[in-house]
Amino acid sequence: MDFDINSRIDIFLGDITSVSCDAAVNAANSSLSGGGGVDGAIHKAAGRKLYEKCSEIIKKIGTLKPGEAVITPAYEMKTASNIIHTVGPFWKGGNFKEREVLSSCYENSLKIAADKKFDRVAFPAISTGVYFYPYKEAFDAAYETVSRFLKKNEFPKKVIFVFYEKSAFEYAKKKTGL
Ligand code: AR6
Repeated sequence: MDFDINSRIDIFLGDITSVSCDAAVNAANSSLSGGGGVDGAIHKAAGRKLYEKCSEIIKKIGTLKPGEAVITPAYEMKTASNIIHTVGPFWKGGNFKEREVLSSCYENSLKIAADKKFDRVAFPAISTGVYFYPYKEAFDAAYETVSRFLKKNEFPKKVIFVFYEKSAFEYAKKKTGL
């Protein structure tokens, strides 16, 4: 356990749209067209302008590939100033680079946050909903990637892992000792 890094990590059980942060990360899809789960909650909180911004981005880049990340303002969302959209891997059993792609989601989102010198970034459990990534393996990859990044970078100052399901939250609590 790394106490130093853990002082820059929080875990939270609840809705990501209620967490105060400079950027909330969205588990989006490749067309940034909105959807259910965390994506639906974020779009609902941010309002129409977020859809418009997302389609403007897609017109430019075509598609956001799994593992990539882009930033937008958070518009009407009261708790966050920005949204970092990333596309997680769809779980196909573990032999299709799922871990590598999931790590890229965290790493590329953190690179944007570090570049912008954000203090607080909130992550949902990317891919663990309708993309079927098992929550324990997903957190193992997320925690390792975030810890490695924080060791090397001053920003973001704090990463908040947000869980919607108690089982995943309990697992993270046990694994981190937080
Ligand atoms: N706050 C925090 N976590 C949440 C919330 C919330 N409001 N709502 C759900 N979760 P998912 P994915 C948790 O399905 O698997 C969308 O339709 C949820 O319990 O949102 O990456 C996109 O458009 C789960 O643990 O994302 C994509 O098409 C985690 O967030 C697709 O789903 C991720 O579940 C992405 O699938």
